[in-house]
Amino acid sequence: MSRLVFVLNGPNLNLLGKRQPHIYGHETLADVERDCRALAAELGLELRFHQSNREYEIIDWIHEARETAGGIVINPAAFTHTSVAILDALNTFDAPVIEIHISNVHKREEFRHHSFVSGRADGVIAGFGTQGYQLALRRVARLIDEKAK
Ligand code: CA2
Repeated sequence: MSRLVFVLNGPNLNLLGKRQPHIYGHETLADVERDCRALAAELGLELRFHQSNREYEIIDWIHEARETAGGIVINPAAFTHTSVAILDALNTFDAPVIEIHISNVHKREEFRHHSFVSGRADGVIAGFGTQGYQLALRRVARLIDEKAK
């Protein structure tokens, strides 16, 4: 099982730490990437970390992951609530998928309560702030380790 993990981030997450800190905190996406890389090194994972505002780019990265990766951590952002295309792409990926949301989507507007991606995810993390990425990476590493046994 590959120890390469894709961490994928959806639209507007490039603004993390720059707007709405009361919802998403003060850390930037570059801070999140730095912390993910440090933890990945500890866990013996190789990381591809991406963000896009374009749905097709996220789908292309999932296709790339199909060929190479042992797991995906994904914060699809607003595409969570709209994208059957991302769900379809994830359904072609045969290894662990963890969905992560920085905010607790269930405490927010009704339209954020439904996720297309949760229908495929092996686990969902919401409301732990940017720490959720670390929890998701640890879970993917555990699932990869268990599959290797
Ligand atoms: O809580 C999350 O991680 C979300 O996936 C974030 C999405 C939102 O649409 C989901 O319902 C929940 C929004 C990402 C936008 O990120 C921003 C960050 C800072 C400032 C403005 C937007």
